[in-house]
This record gives sequence, structure tokens and C-alpha cells, in this order.
Amino acid sequence: MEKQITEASKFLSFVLRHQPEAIGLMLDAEGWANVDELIDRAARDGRVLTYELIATVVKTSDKKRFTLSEDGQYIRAAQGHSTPQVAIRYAEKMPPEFLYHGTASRFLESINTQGLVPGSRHYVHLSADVETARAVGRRHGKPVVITVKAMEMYQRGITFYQAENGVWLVAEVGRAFLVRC
Ligand code: HQG
Repeated sequence: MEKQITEASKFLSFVLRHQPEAIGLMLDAEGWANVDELIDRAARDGRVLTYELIATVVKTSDKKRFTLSEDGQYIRAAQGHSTPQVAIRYAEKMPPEFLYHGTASRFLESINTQGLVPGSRHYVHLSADVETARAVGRRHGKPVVITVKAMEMYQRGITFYQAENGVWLVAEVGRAFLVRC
């Protein structure tokens, strides 16, 4: 069952964040997909998704990756998109003094030169605590945590957003705002 949940979670990340067109799924600008349509499109792709399985993935996701609408008819990924179909209007929020970015040591040289850039995603992802950032960095290799002077950026007029799962988002982070790396 656990394997089934992980597989479904990866599939949902793929179609709700990155390539909805791979199964002919339409997302609205806020990232929502119709659940019935999602199940139907997945089935045509040879993948058995049920409403119960989707609800379990949503409920058990350690990072609260997905949100179901109150009526249960729509689902979206909370953050992490790369597809141009989606342009979520996130809530703007004043950040704490520091936020943290987890990365791999092999990226440090480039980050020291360019600052943090979003890559294929729409935003640079920042965490409120060091442990979470370290876990994010570990996905890429030997983890390194970079401290970002978030409040200083904010005071200079740079907008920060917080997704519904708590992840902080910002368009980019200039190297002047990186503390330790
Ligand atoms: C790096 C996960 C070279 C950046 C996590 C990162 C997160 C640079 C990689 C979410 C760079 C992009 C996002 C520069 C940034 N030069 N490398 N100038 N600037 N990078 O996966 O932040 O489990 O797109 O450090 O929890 O790792 O999928 O972003 O290593 O919230 O739900 O470029 O994904 O959530 O990698 O992770 P990613 P991320 P899920």
C-alpha cells in the first residue's frame, strides 16, 4: 500500500506540477485540476487512480504537497510547478529575518556567482528551518544549507510568498543576500 501511495504521489507531482499535457489534463491558472477528469485521463494512460487513493495521498503527504478543494472536486499541487499552464497568485507575506535554502555542495560555486535562481520551477524555494532545508538539499547530493537574508530583501522591496504548505517562494535571491556559503 505504501508503495502504491508513493507512486501515486510521484505521478500527481508530475502531472499537477510539470507535465499535465502528458496525459492531456487541463489545469487552470491557479493550478486546479478536476478530480474526475484526472482519474479519467490517468486511466487512459493505463494508471489506476481512485478517489480514495488520491484522498490518502493528500492526507498522508509529509510536506502537504497537494490540496483538495473543500467540495473534493478539484486538486492542485501547493507549490513546485514548472508548467506554464499555471500562474498561482500566492499570498504575499512578510518573511522572518532569515530563511534557508538547501542545496548540494556541487552547486555552491555557481550559486556564489549567480545567486539563487529558480531553474525550471517558477520560484526559488526557501524553508523556515534549517532541518527542512537540509532534507531538501540531500535530494541533490551532499547537502549544504544557505542562509538567506530574507528580511533585508523584503525591506528593499522584494516580494515573498508563502504556499499553503508553508514553503517560502521568491523570484530569485541575489548573491548579496546569501550569508553562509
Ligand atoms: C539549485 C521539493 C546552480 C538549487 C522540496 C537546487 C522543495 C542552483 C536546484 C521543492 C542555482 C533546483 C524544490 C545556481 C539554485 N546555480 N544551481 N545559481 N540556484 N540552484 O528541485 O529547491 O519533495 O528545482 O539549490 O521540498 O531543490 O518535490 O528545487 O538544488 O520544496 O514536494 O538548483 O521540491 O519538494 O532544484 O526543491 P529543484 P529545490 P517535493
